[in-house]
Amino acid sequence: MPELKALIFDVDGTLADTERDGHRVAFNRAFAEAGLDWNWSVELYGKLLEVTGGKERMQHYLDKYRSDYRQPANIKDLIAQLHAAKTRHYTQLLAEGSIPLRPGVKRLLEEAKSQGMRLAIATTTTPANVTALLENALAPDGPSWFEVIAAGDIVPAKKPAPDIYFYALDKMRLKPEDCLAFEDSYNGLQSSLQARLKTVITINDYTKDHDFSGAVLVLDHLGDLGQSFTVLSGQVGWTTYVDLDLLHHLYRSP
Ligand code: XBP
Ligand code: MG
Repeated sequence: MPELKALIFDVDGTLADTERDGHRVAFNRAFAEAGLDWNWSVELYGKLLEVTGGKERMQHYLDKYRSDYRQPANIKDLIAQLHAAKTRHYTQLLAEGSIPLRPGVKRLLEEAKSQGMRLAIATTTTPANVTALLENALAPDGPSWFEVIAAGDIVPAKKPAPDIYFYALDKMRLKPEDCLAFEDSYNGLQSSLQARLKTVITINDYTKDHDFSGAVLVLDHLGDLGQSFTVLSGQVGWTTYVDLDLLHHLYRSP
């Protein structure tokens, strides 16, 4: 009988609420440092999240919201420089411990690790950001808990394209039907579904109104001891938090 072999996690919005108080703040610091008058409010950033990837998001901002800004011929270089500065600010924010993991994430990862469940990451964000989050918010050896960390520009087409999941599956030599994916956004879900992965969604403030059709389960968060999740769609029986028992059950359900 087939069995669940691996869990593949998105990072931003899924492992931690990194966008509003992490990435957004880091972008604004990089812009200010470069003497630019670009400033992304909490509300505008919600709209910009439509485009995944920091470099792609900056280009989208200029194209869609800053027709007044004359883009220089070397705009790609400028964006790459700003992005490097943004990564520096972002990893510094994480090193200060300002962004914790979401409820239940550490507990589930610890359980998975102790049971020998294989773990992987499939994310749009820059690899240094993943390492910084895992080291600071999970454990000093957090990155080594994951057999594969598929991240950033390692594939040319970012989410909603499925490529990053294909990359992770290929590295693990697993089929999509051996795994479950964890996502928080419409773009992330399109990516995992196109890779034919059963997907669990935990929403956040930026993604709560997204369309999650096709997800096997939609929750407000993974839940924890003493902090029950709310089920927004899907079946969980009497369980109040996501553990391996529930994941094996979801895996087997049609
Ligand atoms: C994450 C993102 C990322 C981060 C910024 O999407 O969209 O772009 O906002 O990361 P997902 P970089 O959670 O679907 O992977 O600036 O490092 O690109
Ligand atoms: Mg995400």
